[in-house]
Amino acid sequence: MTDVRKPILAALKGEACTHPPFWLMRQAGRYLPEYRELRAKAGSFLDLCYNPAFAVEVTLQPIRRYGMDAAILFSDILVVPHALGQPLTFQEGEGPKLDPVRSPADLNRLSKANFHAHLEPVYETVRRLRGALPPEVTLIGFAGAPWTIACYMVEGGGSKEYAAVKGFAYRDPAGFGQLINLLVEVTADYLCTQIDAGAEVVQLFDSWAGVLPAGAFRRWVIEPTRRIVALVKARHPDVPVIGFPRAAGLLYEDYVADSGVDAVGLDTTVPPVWAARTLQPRLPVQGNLDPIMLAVGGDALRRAATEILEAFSGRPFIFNLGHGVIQTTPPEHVAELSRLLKAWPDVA
Ligand code: 1CP
Repeated sequence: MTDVRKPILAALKGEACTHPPFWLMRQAGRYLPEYRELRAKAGSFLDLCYNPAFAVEVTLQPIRRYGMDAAILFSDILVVPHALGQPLTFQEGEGPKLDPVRSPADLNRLSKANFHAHLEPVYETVRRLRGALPPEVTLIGFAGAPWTIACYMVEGGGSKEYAAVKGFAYRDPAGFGQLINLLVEVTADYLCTQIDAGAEVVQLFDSWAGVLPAGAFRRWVIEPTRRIVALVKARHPDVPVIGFPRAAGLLYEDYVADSGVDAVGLDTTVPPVWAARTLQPRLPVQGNLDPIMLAVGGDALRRAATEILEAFSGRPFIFNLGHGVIQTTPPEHVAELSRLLKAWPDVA
């Protein structure tokens, strides 16, 4: 359990490492042929998430190939509404579909009764991973933040304009607040149970944080996050929480000041030099290579990665993407990036 041997934990505790540790959001997934093979065997995407043997294997696939410093539990943020009883399917090529929650009656149908029993395969995956990972590799658990989960629950899937979820929040803040309160409670409990099972760090994905104006951002992004962090810290004071308020723009500063997260994930659009000056003196940062650069590869990739390394190295920093690996990424480009990061700063 010595932190010295785990570069990600060292960075999250505020140490500057000689070479910045790295992992990549969506490092497991369809860009890897061995993932596609197992995914076909499992049947549906959810069957893969709820099968511990398969979920362990796909979590480990990128670690074996590229030697990331962290493994992220293979699951999905939408298992939480599923565990509350909201019907969920993933349609091939179309993304998630849920029966939308839009009325008090819909809200009343959600139930915590079966929550942990439903998620037991996820906890089992975490326990097995802790035993299977090399000792220097950190295991990251995760959940969606309440705002982003509410987006999927209310819209019934992905969305372009977020009119239904924003409409609900603006028209009936008290009713929407009940949904958010429920999500705060179960998400904190879910993360704590992942930690009990062996997760060493947890990340809160707020992928749709950037669609809200400032007042609503404070109320529905920062405030619920602050409450989850406080609840997790009450049970696990030493476990770092990384927040990823994607596309928060200028509101990154408020998020860092007020949410209580231990580290912040930067999306692709955040200028590294600005973040190094404004955010990094306050807490470790993670990010933020454009995933499309990883798909492009070659000199463009090398230059973009170097710019990020130059901005953030020497202070607490975890190299990552600004969003998830895209499906068309050639696996060899991830190998290139991994070589560059492991050699840094010698090959700059
Ligand atoms: O068919 C397939 O194989 C499904 C593709 C896939 C994968 C590989 C989905 C469907 N989810 C995942 C895994 C996943 N999702 C992980 C695993 C760990 C890893 O990073 O390797 C994680 C952390 C997530 C988190 C997740 N799911 C987020 C937050 C991060 C982000 O990308 O913004 C979100 C928004 C989802 C929802 C989701 N899951 C899958 C889809 C197609 C979507 C919808 C995305 C959208 O609305 O655009």
